[in-house]
Amino acid sequence: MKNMVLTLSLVLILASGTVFAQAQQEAADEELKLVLLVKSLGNGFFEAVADGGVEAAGELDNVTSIYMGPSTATAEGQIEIIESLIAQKVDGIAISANDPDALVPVTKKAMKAGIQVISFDSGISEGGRTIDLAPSAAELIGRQQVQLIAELVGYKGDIAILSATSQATNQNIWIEWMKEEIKKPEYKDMKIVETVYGDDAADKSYREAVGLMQKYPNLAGIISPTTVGVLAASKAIEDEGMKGKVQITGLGLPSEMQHYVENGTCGQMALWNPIDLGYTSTYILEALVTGKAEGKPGDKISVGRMGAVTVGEGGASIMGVPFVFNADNIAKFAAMF
Ligand code: RAM
Repeated sequence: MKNMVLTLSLVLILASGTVFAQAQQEAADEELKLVLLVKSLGNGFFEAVADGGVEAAGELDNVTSIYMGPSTATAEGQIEIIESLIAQKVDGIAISANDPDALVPVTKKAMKAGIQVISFDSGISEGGRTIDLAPSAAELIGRQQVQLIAELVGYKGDIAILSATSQATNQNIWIEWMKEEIKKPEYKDMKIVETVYGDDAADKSYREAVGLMQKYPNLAGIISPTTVGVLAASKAIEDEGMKGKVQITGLGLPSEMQHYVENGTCGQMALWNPIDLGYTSTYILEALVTGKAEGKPGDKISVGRMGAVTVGEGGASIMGVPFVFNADNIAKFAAMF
């Protein structure tokens, strides 16, 4: 559907005592500007999200998908960008948040200015967005991470977690579920010894992984529920000569992890399709901006090739079940994302 904007300007010109009325009618196509604001730039996961946004924009009429993020994964960096997007009067922003609460005042300001705001991947608290699109149920993701490492370490030993930033909404909920899962009797010989934060920066994640191996000489495994962390930790394990001694699993991007999964450093890991996440977020934003949907609980929003998303209580919506990758199937997925 074309979004025609009619500009009618009436100019009154006073000249030599004569009044001229000049009506200027202008019909112009205006592209909807839908922004995908990610935790930080330089992260392959979010670059795949951006591809999904461009794909959706190509299918929807009059939509431009804009990809933005701060250079480091901080709430402050995102707030600055949102302030500038309000000034630019974009139409919608889908945010993977670096902090669930710190962004709320500025996203409320954006919504007041008529901008549609949703969160995806890493949520903003209720009140600071309409919909929060999660890739999968947090409980499922967290429990699955423990199951994956348990299989790799033979249900025994010390486990550490290498997370993203300490304020990341998504990793923090997943970790809560990991701590819940590990209470089950089958994990009685496993213990989570520490959670450290690599801030979704490759160098810090690498240093934190090395630090864990030095601090816990009996470390059996690392769970890293971030694509940046799991990649850095796999490299650290190999560099430290700990391949086979310290197991690693997490949420990894197949294209980045293929080498480590195929050579056995990372026996198995999980993830969902980030392209689908960016694609679906863009469809949802467009539906909200054009008034096709309100985003109320129970609403069913059509999301192109992904079918439909049903808005849950508090605006929470989920997409599916994470895939598990191993040496047998990783090549196929690595070609996609
Ligand atoms: C990193 C980010 C992102 C998360 C993935 C799994 O790229 O922290 O938020 O969903 O990992």
